[in-house]
Amino acid sequence: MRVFSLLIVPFLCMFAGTSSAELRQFEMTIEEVDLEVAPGFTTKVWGFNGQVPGPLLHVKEGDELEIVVQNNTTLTHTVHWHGTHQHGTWRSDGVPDITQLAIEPGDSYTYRFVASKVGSLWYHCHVNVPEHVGTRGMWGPMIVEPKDPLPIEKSVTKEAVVMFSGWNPEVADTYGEGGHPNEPISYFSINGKSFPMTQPLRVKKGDIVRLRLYAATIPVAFHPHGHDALVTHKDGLPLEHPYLVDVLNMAPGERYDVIIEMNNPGRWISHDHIEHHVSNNGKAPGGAILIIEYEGIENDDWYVWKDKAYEPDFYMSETLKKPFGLHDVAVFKGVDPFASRRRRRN
Ligand SMILES: [Cu+2]
Repeated sequence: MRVFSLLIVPFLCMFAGTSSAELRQFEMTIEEVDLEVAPGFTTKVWGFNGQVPGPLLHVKEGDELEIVVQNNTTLTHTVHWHGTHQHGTWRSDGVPDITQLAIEPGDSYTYRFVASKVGSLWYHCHVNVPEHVGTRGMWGPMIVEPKDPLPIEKSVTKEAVVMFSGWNPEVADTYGEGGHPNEPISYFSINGKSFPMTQPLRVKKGDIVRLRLYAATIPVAFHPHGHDALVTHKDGLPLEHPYLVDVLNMAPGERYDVIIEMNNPGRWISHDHIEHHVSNNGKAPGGAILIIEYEGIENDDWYVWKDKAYEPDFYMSETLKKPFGLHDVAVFKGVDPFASRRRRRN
């Protein structure tokens, strides 16, 4: 017995030394909150941890994940981990009546799987997807860092997550409606906000910026002015032959990673080239617009965002620097519609 343990201990130590996989345990809730998307337009959403997009799930290739999802809303939901392969864990694929029963109000479900596929993945509800995902904000980013990143990934100096979605004001006030054919989607947003409530992406000359672009719920034709973008990954998968674009078409659900060399100081619009996606319920400009602001460029008096309060984490650039985990992003939090009533009662 003693001989056995002498032999086994060095073996186990060796194994622990070479494996960086970790068991990571998280809890996530689903909350009913109000989300202000555009000036004068607020919609009811089901927010993961009360926010849209949902919290950033940022882990490493091979990590074992255990995520308890608590449903604090009045309808049923699930979570589908879009892009993960679920080898041997199909009951964690999150499809109601196929892989699990949907999570009832007040109940929870524990998802367990290995983060085997790397890259820009995401998660979303799989109950009545046209409503829950299409108009109620039930989606968030899941980024799995590869054990061996490509040289071009190592050259990146700044990262940003950019998630596109649309909204239907006709169903904004009533849960359980929406998701119908020909639904009038008339607000368009990036990370849950429509211009001018979006934010600039601030860069400096020489930055190598990786944009993780997600066409979460709408088609997108992403067009950055002043720069070409090198498409390096599709749906998290590295491309054998990266290619340059100035317009990138994306179908709903698709993700593209692009890398842009910031070599042209100025103030540049980046927008969805599907024309009506840059309006708010028919009024332009609005919708899916982000502006790249270079350090050192003065704000002119007439600049539309001259006095804008800057949120450096709007594209999760700051959150992505944190250690691996499931991270809330304060700027994405919705408002609990009953909070003031509860305060009055207490
Ligand atoms: Cu749902």
